Amino acid sequence: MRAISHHLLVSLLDWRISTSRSLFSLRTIMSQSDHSSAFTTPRLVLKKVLAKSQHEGDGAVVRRGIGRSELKNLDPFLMLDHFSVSPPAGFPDHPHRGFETVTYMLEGGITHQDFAGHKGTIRKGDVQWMTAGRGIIHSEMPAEANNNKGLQLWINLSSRDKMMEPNYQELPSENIPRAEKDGVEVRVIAGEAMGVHSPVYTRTPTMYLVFCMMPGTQWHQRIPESWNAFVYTIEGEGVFGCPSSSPTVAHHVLVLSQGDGLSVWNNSSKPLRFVLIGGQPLNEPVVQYGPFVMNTQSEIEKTIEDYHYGRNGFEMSKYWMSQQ
Ligand code: FJE
Ligand code: FE
Repeated sequence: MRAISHHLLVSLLDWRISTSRSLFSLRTIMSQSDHSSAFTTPRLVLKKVLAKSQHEGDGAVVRRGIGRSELKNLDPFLMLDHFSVSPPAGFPDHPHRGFETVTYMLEGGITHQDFAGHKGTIRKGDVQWMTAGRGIIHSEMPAEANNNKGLQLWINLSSRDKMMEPNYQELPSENIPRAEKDGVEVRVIAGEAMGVHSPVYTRTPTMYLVFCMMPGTQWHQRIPESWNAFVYTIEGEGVFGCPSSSPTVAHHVLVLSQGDGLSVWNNSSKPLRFVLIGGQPLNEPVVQYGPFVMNTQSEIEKTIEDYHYGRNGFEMSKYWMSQQ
């Protein structure tokens, strides 16, 4: 027995030394048991940033991950806020143009109302995928007395989609595909994982996965090679990229290097919860003025005028106010 395993080890090592693409082959073999997660170039952590709390909206508290000064350029992502809001705080009537907002609730609820008559409340586990396109004016207010918490991601739209008609994709928790394997659970908000696919249509190709890993588990997730990708840790402690990297605790953004997959280990004694978000870069100029994101300064000036005079998508602004 010992002789055989020793022989196997030696031949594997020989092979590793003698083959130029040895790591490629070894990795392929290591992950053959789960074909869907096989990859060749692991992504590593390029940058690790703590998302400190700050005030936003009207008395709300957010941990801004993407969008803070150290994390401005993660094309196509503009912002990731981990928000916590209790009445009377909230995000009262405000406009958007030129991008999408994706709100995923972790606890409590958010009630949204917009100038086209849409109204609804999303609660724990639910997602609202809003494509602002040429214009939305809405309010986003807490639904419960305490602990209304979630993540809001802003995804840029390409120049050809910026002025599209606004659109909503609402996903109650029970319609978000979920899969579990060896103590690792994934909710697929966008894209694919463990063989399950999200029904969300992403104009800017995007993956948005929510993982919960039990103590002592590992996971190897494929990510399209040319995409930008990052992790945001919600709870617990995990090792990301390679087994020797130092553990990351909650509330950090990890920007990933190029590669075709990410490995994660939970060596701690508590569950690890994080999101893995990736998207195809648009490679277009970005000019942002608060909630307006366009390609040029003159488009921003035009947008401010459109909003002010109620034109080109903001017609209803003159007649609408959210109800308390
Ligand atoms: C906004 C300030 C804001 N993060 N997270 C300026 F607060 C907002 C805004 C939000 C927001 C809303 C929710 Cl529900 C969750 C958020 C910022 O609404 F859009 C601008 N321009
Ligand atoms: Fe908003």
